[in-house]
Amino acid sequence: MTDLGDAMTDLIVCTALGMEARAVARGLRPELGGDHPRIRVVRVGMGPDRAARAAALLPPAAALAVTGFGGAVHDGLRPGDVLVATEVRSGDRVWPCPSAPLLAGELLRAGLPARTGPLVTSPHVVTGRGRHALAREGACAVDMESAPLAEAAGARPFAAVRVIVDTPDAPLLNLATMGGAVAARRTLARIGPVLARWAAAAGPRRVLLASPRSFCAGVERAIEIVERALDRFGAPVYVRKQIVHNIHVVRDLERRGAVFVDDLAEVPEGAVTVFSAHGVAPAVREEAGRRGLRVVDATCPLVAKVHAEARRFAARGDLVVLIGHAGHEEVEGVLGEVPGAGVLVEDEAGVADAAQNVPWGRGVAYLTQTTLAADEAGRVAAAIRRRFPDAEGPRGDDICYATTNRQHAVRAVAAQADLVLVVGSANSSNALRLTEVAARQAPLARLIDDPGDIALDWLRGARTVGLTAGASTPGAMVDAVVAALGGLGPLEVEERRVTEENVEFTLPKEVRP
Ligand code: 0CG
Ligand code: SF4
Repeated sequence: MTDLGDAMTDLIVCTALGMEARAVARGLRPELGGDHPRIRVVRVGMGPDRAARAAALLPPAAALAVTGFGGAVHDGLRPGDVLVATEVRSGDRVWPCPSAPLLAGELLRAGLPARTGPLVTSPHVVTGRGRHALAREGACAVDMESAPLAEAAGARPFAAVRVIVDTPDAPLLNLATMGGAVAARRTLARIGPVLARWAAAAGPRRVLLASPRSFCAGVERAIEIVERALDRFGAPVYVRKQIVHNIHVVRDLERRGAVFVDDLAEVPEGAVTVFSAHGVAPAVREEAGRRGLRVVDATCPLVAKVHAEARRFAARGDLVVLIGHAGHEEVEGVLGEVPGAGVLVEDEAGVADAAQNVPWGRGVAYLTQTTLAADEAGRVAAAIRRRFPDAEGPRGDDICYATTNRQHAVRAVAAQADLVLVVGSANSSNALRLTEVAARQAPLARLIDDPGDIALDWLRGARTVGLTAGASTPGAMVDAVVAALGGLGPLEVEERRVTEENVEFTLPKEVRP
């Protein structure tokens, strides 16, 4: 055991073996040593009894971690993989490790093959059949020390990270001579600094939950359409493009039998095909008709409204200026309504370019994508009105209620936050805009798909975290972020609601009950 002294430590990293302790310490060299080391590596000895005895003697520390080698209980894990425990089990007891997704994400970014799952602590070496039995109970790996250390951690942040050195098919014969020992020790050395960042991110924290956040009525309807189409017509149901721009929604529907395609050409003749919430150009509908596809249209009614306005303006001969972002499906759909009569403007500078192509005397009307940042879109619309004083805008606001409300709500929390986390996918326009709006007020704002995307350095010193989610993000992803942050220390969660939402849309007749 290294010299422990009396000073309060940020992190104690426990290992069973001296060789594991030396490997971890090698990776942590800059952080160790001195009179008051912030991090200590402690060898607790092999087996739960020795670990429990050593745990009782550990000096005070803010966070506790255990690492070293471990055995996989199923072949989904291979030697060299790194298992971050989501919970530690021993007998009937379970110690949750809620910060596991944060740690696993950080390990992945450090280039290590990290996975998450339950870890079992056993009082004896578990081989063949015993491991299969643990696998049947949902465990991923087995060790002999984590449970007593999890118990010793109490309410403090706790992590258990195991480098897999053997599997049920390839049991370990001799740790000292095994082929992968050198690689496994190198991996332990790389785990050390990640644990140091995890401990530096720990501490009490306040989460300000922006409300409204997550699913809007258009997204709920679109997802329900795919689910009902699967129930009614059976799998596969084809979906043109992502039904909504969220990777978790897409993966979940894929598991249930939805097949996402980029192009209708990939859909077999006559198959059930859903159009995404972002809408399609008339040319896409025509192609579907020619191919005999059975279409269910999940276009959000608020996007359909913009299509209708574009047609109305074009029918009277106006040039339709659409404020929006190039390449977005909604923009392609709306401009597809007005071939030869539409132009896209992305920012104020784009207005002058667009103006060059307007023949004298031609009427100009403008519309916006539904998911823009209200302040930016307002500036571009003002530039259009300056250049074309007679330009007519949309009847109501094209930026939809859900986009507007989520931006108001994130502003309300960003003003008081050290960090704002926006949960959503990188191709989600409304989630990107939320991040930009937050970044104009908070010192740091980041878009994340799930807790695994949170870089631990962002959390260092971030005592107040604003949290919101785009209109296509499942609420469960926000819950997952809150749960993960809760693994770093006491969490106070406050909801800041700026308005209520009660919008509902009816389903298309093809899937109506
Ligand atoms: O915000 P965009 O338009 O990219 O779409 P997303 O699917 O993220 O959410 C709302 C819808 C449709
Ligand atoms: Fe409809 Fe707005 Fe939701 Fe898009 S963000 S699906 S326009 S309600």
